[in-house]
Amino acid sequence: MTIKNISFITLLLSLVACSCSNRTATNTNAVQAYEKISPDFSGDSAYHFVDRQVAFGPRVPNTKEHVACGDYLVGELKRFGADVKEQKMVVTAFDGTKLNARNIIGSYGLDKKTRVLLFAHWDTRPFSDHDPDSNNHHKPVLGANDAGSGVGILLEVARVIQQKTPEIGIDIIFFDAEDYGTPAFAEEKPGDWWCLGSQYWGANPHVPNYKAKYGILLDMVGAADATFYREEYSRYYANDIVEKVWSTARQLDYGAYFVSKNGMGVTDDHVYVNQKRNIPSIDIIHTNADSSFVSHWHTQKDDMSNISKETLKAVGQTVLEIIYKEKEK
Ligand code: AHN
Ligand code: ZN
Repeated sequence: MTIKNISFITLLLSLVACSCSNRTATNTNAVQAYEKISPDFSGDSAYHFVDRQVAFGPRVPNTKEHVACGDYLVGELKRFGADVKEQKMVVTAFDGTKLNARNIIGSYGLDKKTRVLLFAHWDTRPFSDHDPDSNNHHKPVLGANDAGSGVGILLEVARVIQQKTPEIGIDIIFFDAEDYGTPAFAEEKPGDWWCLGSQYWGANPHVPNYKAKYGILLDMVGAADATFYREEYSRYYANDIVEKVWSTARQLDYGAYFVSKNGMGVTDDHVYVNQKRNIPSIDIIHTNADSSFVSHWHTQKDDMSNISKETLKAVGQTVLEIIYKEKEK
């Protein structure tokens, strides 16, 4: 064997060794795994916050369970160091009922100019008007997913913010009286009967001329294998935020939840935040490929058995990544 041959074999062997080790951590050809910058979001903790709300029973305005849960939410935001404001109001429902309602606002970094608004509704629906059994149509919804899930995630976000301050200011709003819209069994009178709390806040913000860079609404974000299509009003008013959130979710490997397809439009709290306050806002909401809502929606089945810690984690971690990436001007 000549020297030339030996060095050729050595070269071959080292190439083989190299390509083997390359298959592990340092493959320069593969896309580098995205490294998140946000603190860990706990799906267990968020689940606990959903469970605590559901333990009060349905949270329908003008009931003692609604008052008790509202007090609990105020207490939790205070415990997590937020500056808390309560906005009490009386709003009129589709049937003329006067609802004693309360928006609950928790703020962080009040001195910060750049602010992001995170919101969810905390009331539950007085009617299970989509239940397959019509005997249930006048019974209230327990609302584990609609919308205990969104509130549970935002309480966990508040807990994390207390541990590590993001660069920007954050406002968390729990809107009331979202889900008292005209039931399917009643005649629809002209008017905007959904989202009464956010409509009120839009006309009377908790801070005069309140402004945020953008807003993110969480609605029905807790079911196993949830799918979030790009909701139509979100695309119309805030398409860059839709892109930012969906691409961040993909980087975190949550692309199975955040489907890169357009979905239907939903009249939800973000519509009024867009229209009345000009804050570009999106809705992360579970809809199906055929533009329907999840099967337990507005039925007696919207209970804890539908809540998945993995889904709460996927949504919560995505929201955290978005806010910890944001820079103060
Ligand atoms: C409409 O059905 C028009 N809006 C529903 C918004 C909603 C209700 N989200 C949760 N519950
Ligand atoms: Zn609802």
